[in-house]
Amino acid sequence: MAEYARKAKVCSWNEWDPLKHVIVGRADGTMIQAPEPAVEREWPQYGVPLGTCGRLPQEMEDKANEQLNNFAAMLEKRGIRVDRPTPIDFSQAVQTPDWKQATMFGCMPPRDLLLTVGHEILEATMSYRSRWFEYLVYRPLLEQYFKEDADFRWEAAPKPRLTERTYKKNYWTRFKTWSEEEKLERTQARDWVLTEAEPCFDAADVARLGRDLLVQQSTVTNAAGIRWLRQHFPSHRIHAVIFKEDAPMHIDATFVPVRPGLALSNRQRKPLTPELAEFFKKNDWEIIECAKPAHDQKAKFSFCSVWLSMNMLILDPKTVCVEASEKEQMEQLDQRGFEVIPVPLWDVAAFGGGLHCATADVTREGTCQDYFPKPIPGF
Ligand code: ABU
Repeated sequence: MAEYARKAKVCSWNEWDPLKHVIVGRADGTMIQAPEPAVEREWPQYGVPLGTCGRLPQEMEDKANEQLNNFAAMLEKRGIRVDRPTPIDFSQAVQTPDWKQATMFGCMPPRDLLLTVGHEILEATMSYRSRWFEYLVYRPLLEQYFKEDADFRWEAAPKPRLTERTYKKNYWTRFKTWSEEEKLERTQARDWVLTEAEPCFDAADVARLGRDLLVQQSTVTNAAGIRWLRQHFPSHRIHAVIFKEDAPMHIDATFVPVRPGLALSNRQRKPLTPELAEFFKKNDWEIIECAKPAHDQKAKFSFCSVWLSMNMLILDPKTVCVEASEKEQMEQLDQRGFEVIPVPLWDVAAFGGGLHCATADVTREGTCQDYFPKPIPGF
């Protein structure tokens, strides 16, 4: 611990430069959220019909925390500073002047909320009422970085009102009546639960590649959110992308840059933005399909998919942490010259994701590079 007397120096430009300082989430008190316009949870097969809310079972929480703690300890052993959020009572009701929500969510996936771009950490708007106050769990850390690092740019995107104007009415009820074909037509039309009434985005819909940021439009990130990011980061090139998925949420199990010149693409969720492949090819990047996932169904109570197989934490351009059951994914990266560190984390899935979700960069070595000097007009 003495080593961590060293002061924070917030800086991270991409997903792969050598990692020096990271936040790792906690499973404590994570809730199955009460229904709200943006999201409805239901697992009737586990005795949790629509409308049920409550804390995830204690034994699941303990197992998830054990895996998160082991992951954090492994990173510390490698000399990486690890900080953890401060959980609050997520079972409490929250309200603003516009609405009241029966529960919060948790603090396992810091990646959803914190976007680090250079010397800046930006608190995302989020689009769930249950996650509106989630920034509070990271405030003790951000306050500390602010004290320690005179160059730290601490930013928060405008808090959305999240009134009925922000959501399409009865979206999830109607979603259940649509065929797969209809759902994909709606994806093509970027027609999900959010309206364009105000900017909304989750930080995990952003993939960072130096001067270029890929931002996925999704069920939690709208076009206004992407426009806000474009105006907020005027020195960056922001590329709005979509993929073949009926209810997309976060880019980090869909399209993952792993080092300069190499990106992993989900073998099922093909890009629906044709310029993406052209842009990468023109700039001599190789895009490869990810390996087959180890699991054929979601973890119990998980809203995340089996594609957490490609949700990884990169420690440096030659070293990557992959979930320990994902043998084929590990093998693929091994063949590409990576040292692969297997990290057991599947029991964390129900708490909000995999290795990338469970972390948020504070510091990586390196500077802002231009990995895509050859543009594609209009992209
Ligand atoms: N938050 C990453 C999970 C995305 C997915 O389940 O595909």
